[in-house]
Amino acid sequence: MSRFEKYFLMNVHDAAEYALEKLPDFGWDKATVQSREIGDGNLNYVFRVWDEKGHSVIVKHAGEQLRISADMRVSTDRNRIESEILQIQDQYAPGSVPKIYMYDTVMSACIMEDLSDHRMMRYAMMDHEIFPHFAEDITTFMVNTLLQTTDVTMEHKEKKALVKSFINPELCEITEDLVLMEPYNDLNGRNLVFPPNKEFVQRELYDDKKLHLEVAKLKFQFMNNAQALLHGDLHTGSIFIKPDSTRVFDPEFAFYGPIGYDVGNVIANLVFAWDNGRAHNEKAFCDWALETIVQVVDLFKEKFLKAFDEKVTEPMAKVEGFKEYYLDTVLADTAGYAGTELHRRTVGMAQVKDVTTIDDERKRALAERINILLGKELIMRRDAFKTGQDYLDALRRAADKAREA
Ligand code: SR1
Ligand code: MG
Repeated sequence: MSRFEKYFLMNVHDAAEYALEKLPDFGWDKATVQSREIGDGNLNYVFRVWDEKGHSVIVKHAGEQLRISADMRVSTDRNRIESEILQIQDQYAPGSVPKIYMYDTVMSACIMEDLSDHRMMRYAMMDHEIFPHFAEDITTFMVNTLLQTTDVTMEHKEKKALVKSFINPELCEITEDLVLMEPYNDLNGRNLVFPPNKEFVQRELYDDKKLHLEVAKLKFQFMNNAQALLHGDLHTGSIFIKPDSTRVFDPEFAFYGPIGYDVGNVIANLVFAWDNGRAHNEKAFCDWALETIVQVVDLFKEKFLKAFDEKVTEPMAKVEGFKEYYLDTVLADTAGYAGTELHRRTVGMAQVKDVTTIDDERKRALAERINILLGKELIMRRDAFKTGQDYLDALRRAADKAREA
């Protein structure tokens, strides 16, 4: 009987044995197989298993406790959700995600393509590497995977079946709490506020009642607008990249939600990269990051409208003016959720290394203030953000105001 017929938490040796057993025809050179744990995320264990003849895979395994906190437990079904959505995304945006070789609901593990020739985008950008094709690649990925899983393109009963299959209540609850509540009230007492910004955070985030009302609207929009099958956590730690290739991974937060949640996350995480470049006086990198923000917004719009014309079949979605109305709602959500991501990564429990590794205390405090002020404008005036340039203008305003604060 196989050791893998009953769930247990695997170590590196188990992961190697698991890969050999589950992929018997992979061509493994069994005598030279090795395994290493390479995960640095908040939730799961990630093992690279390889041999000396050039075969390699990634084994991703969900533990019952989260890595970020032993007190947090989330269903290991997240591994099935991740495996299934990667297969769907590969169908709509071929070549943009790692291939899934197998997944297993007993061990809550999947085996996927090893992308070790890529780098995690967040770390590459912290070394101020530039990726000229990124905006093109990520907008194609988002338009193809998001628009094509909506009701405007998909047969409605088929879409509803997907909504059911991707009900992801526990992972959604993490977002509902960590992103769409705690940055504004620290209700669970787990925010991490950089001490020099304590009073600033109190005033700008905790005491601003008008802001709370707008975030409340965004929270219930997130929970109730089953618009498209989202990645659900599309930050730059969920992207592997090299100059000629962009691959999106780690979609365990997938569920049916508002398209702007994914797009907004990409934009906010480019701002974090810009924060880091700015703190290190990396002008060329900063110029690229800003240009990429502009391109992400503008290319997304252009491709979205084109795909809408080509793919939409639903008669009422073809009514004159609906396409523009629909895109406007997506753009407003994009700005709003870019704002909430800027806030939660700055004061919440899950922060980003782009900012937390800025050694100079004054520079880090300034970067955080810019993120907070930019986030507020994105949330409060989200209907006004229609172009990439609108984001750059707001970023300049936030930077000017933060310097005075
Ligand atoms: C408790 S998990 C913290 C964060 O890590 C994930 O990547 C998500 O972004 C989540 O909010
Ligand atoms: Mg993740």
